[in-house]
Amino acid sequence: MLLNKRLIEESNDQLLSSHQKGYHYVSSSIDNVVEIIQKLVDFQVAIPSWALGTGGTRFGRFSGGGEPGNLEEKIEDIGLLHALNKSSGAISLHIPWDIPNDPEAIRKLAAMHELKFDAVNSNTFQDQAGQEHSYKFGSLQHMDRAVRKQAIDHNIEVIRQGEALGSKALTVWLSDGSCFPGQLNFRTAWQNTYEGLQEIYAALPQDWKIFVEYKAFEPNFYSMSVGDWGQSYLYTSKLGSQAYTLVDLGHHLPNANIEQIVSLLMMEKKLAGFHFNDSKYGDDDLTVGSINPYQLFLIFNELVEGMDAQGMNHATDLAWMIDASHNVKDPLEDLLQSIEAIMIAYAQALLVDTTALKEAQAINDVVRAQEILQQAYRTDVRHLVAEARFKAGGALNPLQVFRSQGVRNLLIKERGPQTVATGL
Ligand SMILES: [Mn+2]
Repeated sequence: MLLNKRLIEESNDQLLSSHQKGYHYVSSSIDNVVEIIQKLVDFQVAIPSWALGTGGTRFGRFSGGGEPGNLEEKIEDIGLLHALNKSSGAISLHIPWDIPNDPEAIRKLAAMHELKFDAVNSNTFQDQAGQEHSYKFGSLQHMDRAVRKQAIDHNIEVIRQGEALGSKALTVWLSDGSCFPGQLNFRTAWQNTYEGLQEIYAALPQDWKIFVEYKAFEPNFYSMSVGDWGQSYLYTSKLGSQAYTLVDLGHHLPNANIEQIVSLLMMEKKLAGFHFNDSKYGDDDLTVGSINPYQLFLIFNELVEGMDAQGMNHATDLAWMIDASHNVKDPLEDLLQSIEAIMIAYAQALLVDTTALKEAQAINDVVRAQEILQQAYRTDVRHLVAEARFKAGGALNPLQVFRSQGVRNLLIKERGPQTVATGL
């Protein structure tokens, strides 16, 4: 379904005067507010095609109604989000869950919703119907060359699918590893994986990147063949200049200092970008900013500082994507909340007084350094984010429009109450 633009305008009319009061209050103390608003307008976060349906756990899945049943409907859902917040202007596809049968038609549909195609994702963590070899004991790391070849061929096929859509990057997340001591020779597993990645790398078009995503544990619980940023960095630094390390916020051991990882990967020009989510215990894939918004701010603080130090474009030089999925919320409402949390953290990071912070660091004024960071973090920037959305033609309050217009009920009417989104 397409959201009538008039509905957004009507809602904005109602909220405008109270928004303007709030915006005036916060912007009056910011010198470069015009520049900040423009950066917020430009910043876009890709939505993965698997986040539009209710996710599950290994214990069960409780699907909601009106979920998208095919790629076209998924693009429409992201179009809805983007119409509301003007910050979700890209889609990240998962192959083979979302194979575009008619790439030209899919490109047109996405363009109609003002969406671009972000990184395409391969899948060698589960077996597909009719697949010759099983990935039960891994894919690129596998002891059998035939299994490795099947995984390599699949990744090359995903590159070809992505090329047809105008995508420019392949994300490889491997579930490879071992569940028990002795199951694998670590070096053999590493070498096999590296050789597989080399063959995939060789198939990349010149203007493409490969993102190697790491994860500390699960589904393998003794070792993972790409288990942390060091292992990913080892692969990507050996592969070459088109290879980058992808950070998924939920893929670390508890209490890892993710902002430091980000800073060093950027220093080495090896940070691909982000998979945003939040977690309390492990890879919980909760709504961004729902558990630890301060950590998210600290990460954005390093991102902004690091990107500015290298003259990078915040909006285009790194890949920004949400990677979350859960059981109990309406997936579209959840994504609106996640995008809002990302924009808030980004806006707060833009407020950090970097000159004063450098001065404080130079004289070891630890107290002042903390004050500077927390001054930015404790600023209520919600009106800045809303102003950017408003300027771009979106809703001052996307969630309110989604609810007051009964968007979910309209989707249920259109698609039925018992739909199950393809993918996870
Ligand atoms: Mn991820």
